[in-house]
Amino acid sequence: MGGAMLKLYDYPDCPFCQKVRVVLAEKDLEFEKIFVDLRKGDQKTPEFLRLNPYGRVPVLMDEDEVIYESTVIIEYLEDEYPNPLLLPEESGARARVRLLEDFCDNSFTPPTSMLLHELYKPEAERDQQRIAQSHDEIRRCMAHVNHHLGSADYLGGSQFTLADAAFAPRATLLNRMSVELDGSLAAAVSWIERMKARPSVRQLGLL
Ligand SMILES: N[C@@H](CCC(=O)N[C@@H](CS)C(=O)NCC(=O)O)C(=O)O
Repeated sequence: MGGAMLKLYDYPDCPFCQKVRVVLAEKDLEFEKIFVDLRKGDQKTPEFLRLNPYGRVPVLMDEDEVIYESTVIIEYLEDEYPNPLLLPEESGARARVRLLEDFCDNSFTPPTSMLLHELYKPEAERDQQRIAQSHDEIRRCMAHVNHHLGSADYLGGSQFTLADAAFAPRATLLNRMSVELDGSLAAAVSWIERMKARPSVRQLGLL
């Protein structure tokens, strides 16, 4: 795939932008990254709101197509650039992968963001109750993932999927966030190690 026909409006630390970057890398797609400075409010300028009325990153531009919402973006990439496919073939399996991606975005990513927010503060200012609460929620999410994985390598079976791409940015940071996963979550622990080894995850530059 050539050139810079794909443009990603991006913020480095955003887990939803990272999810899209993992999918772009899995599909070996070149793209131009356009930095949107969220701290300066660049996402609420009239120009940006014309791209995404929600005023959020990521936004993908593919020639004349403008797509926002990370879940919709990666579905678009799956449709338009199917090599390799990151969804299973069978409808029920596809639905399960999509449910896990949704679970990641709505149940797993928020407590990891809350935890990171606390950990960026000087130690004396951290809210220990919020830290404990996010640890609990993250562990509960990992128990759900562990159950789904069973003996599979990835969330859709033997192949890496869109749901794995959604989890990868934050699941691979759990150690660094001092979230310990005990022996009862062995499938999730091995899955995290498998994801850490993938070039698409390593290129995020988080590990
Ligand atoms: N549901 C959206 C969430 C995107 C999102 O929350 N982006 C955050 C950064 S991680 C953002 O742009 N925040 C800026 C704002 O809300 O003003 C998606 O999946 O793309």
